[in-house]
Amino acid sequence: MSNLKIQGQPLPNMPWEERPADCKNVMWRYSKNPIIPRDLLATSNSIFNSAVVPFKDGYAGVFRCDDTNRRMTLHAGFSKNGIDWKINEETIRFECDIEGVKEWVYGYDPRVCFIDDRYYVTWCNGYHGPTIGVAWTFDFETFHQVENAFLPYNRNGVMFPRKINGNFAMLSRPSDTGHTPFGDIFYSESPDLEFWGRHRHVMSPAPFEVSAWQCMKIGAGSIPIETSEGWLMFYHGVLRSCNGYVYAFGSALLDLEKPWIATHRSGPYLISPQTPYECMGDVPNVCFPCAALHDPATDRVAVYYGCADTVTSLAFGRISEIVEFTKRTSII
Ligand code: BMA
Repeated sequence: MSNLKIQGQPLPNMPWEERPADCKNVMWRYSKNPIIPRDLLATSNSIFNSAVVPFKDGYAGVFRCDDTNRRMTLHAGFSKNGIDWKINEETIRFECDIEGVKEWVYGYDPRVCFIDDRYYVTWCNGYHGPTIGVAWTFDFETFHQVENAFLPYNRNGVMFPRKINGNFAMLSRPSDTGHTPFGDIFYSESPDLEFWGRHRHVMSPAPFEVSAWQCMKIGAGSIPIETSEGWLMFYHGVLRSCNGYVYAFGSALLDLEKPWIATHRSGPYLISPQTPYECMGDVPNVCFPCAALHDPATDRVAVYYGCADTVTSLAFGRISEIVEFTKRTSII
């Protein structure tokens, strides 16, 4: 895969650690995981399922901080190196003048996507049940909220980093009011971030006999990375065990101009709950990716993922190896 072309801005100083000598896996964990403890804020019960992007000479992000009332809130944060984070004590107050939308209920599982000149934030937004909230910011200080993208019930809204067919594009996962025991990934487009349509089906859960870690529901994870082999997407999959849900993540390749066509999809997972911080916490056995940083020249990628609904961790990999793995093990 040496002729693989990877799009994106150079990020030579992104967080990185080489694969440990004894590691035979496609992706490996940062040696000092988790990078964000649950109690980084005086008021936080847990900080997980959060999104980061390059910003100025460092990084910025939107963090899911459940507080000690167990309310799900979003906070902005900043970092010089992508590993040590300073998260604002106060929650993000979205500027919004749309009646019925501006009333904050709850927000969780944010994603952040840079398109053209600004950062777009999508999150699971409380509006008579969960749907996809959308806002944009230039500076991670003032956030402008626009219309919710979809009707309830929906989760895991993940935008593409460039327009497709001249439109904004988003993956999402129609769901229910609770702990959804089903879920397919869909694709939608919008000319203006207000009206969404051209809805297309992307992927269903896999048959249990084929790939059990993703047999109950799936949802898009990080912002897709554009490569000459297609959009590389990290996504979570869920297995229902006798002891509850187990969240792992794998990878898929989507057609560049028709991203609702998944061309390859990993049979094995990339990362599944195996370490103490992934297996123990408020919700045991959860690895939930919401962001990825990458550097095209060095082929590096760092995936930020929530662990056990409690803390945030990092996993590393080489994009060319993940693309090769996705194709070699594809269940499509
Ligand atoms: C999903 C979402 C995630 C969470 C996961 C495991 O439905 O609510 O935020 O990480 O469940 O509890």
